[in-house]
Amino acid sequence: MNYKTPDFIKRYPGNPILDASKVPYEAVQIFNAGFAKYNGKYVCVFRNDYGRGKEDFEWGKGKINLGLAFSDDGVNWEVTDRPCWEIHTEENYRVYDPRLTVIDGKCYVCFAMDTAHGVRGGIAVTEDFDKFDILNIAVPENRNMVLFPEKINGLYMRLERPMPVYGRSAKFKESFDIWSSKSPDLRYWGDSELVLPAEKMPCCNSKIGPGAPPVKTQYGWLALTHFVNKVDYELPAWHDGWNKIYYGGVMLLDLENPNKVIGIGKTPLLVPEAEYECDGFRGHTIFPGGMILEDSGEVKIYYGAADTYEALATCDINDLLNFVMQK
Ligand code: BMA
Repeated sequence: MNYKTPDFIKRYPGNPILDASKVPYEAVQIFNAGFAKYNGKYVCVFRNDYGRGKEDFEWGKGKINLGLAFSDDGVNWEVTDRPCWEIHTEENYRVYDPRLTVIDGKCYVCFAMDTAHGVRGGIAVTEDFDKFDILNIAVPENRNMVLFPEKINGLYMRLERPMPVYGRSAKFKESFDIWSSKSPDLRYWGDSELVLPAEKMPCCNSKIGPGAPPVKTQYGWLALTHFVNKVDYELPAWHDGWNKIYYGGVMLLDLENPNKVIGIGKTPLLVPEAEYECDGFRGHTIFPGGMILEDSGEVKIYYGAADTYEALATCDINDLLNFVMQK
């Protein structure tokens, strides 16, 4: 499993673009953020795990809120003076891993929510990043939702990642797949279909999930994913027993029928190699959550690194399309 990030991917030399030191309130791990261009600025909603750190790490002690940052160039970020969203009730413990999609001037935030009765994926809408109206929360166990930025054949569409515990053989235990659902109004979801089973993801021996919300190109919808390889040795982490390598991957979905995978990266798009990707709360973790295609043809890929930092890599759209369409 000696994979290498392809040469056409350029890590931003100033990585990480966001970490706890840039946040003006209690913060420990800043990662798994969502990104969009909104009202002439770049906006980022990030996950902040706080309440314990590397030295005093203890399960159950940590809390999570979502923070907000703005940027003029998508590279240099200004974090606002307080978190923008936190849910903490007896039933719903926390929201995390936001992904942003702008549709008709509103920003939709897909999120994961840990609850007393399982992990639920949901969609909220905001116009000011102060008030978030929840439109839909799926039954457990489901998360990693991402919304397409427009209706397709008259319906909204999302990718998602259920976590089925029954019906998976021992060989494919914890091999979760990418599914899709459709909706007339972003509130009611159905017509669910399997898009990519984990066993069809090259270089993967465990689960996969949607990464950034899909980006439209003339050849198809470009959709980043994460995928996991379990290894039989322990990786650096703040807790014992961490043995999963998270890679960034990419697939191309048919424009008219996004349930059809028409291209897939044969090797990982992003391999944990840099120090900030290999060393942190969970080392060797890359978790893409945002992708912006600039008019110049530059693609900005944003990803959580080691569950501790937020990082940026860029590439040319043509290189990325060649990579995902190679036979
Ligand atoms: C997944 C989620 C992500 C996290 C990743 C690696 O299951 O919990 O939030 O980044 O594991 O720890």
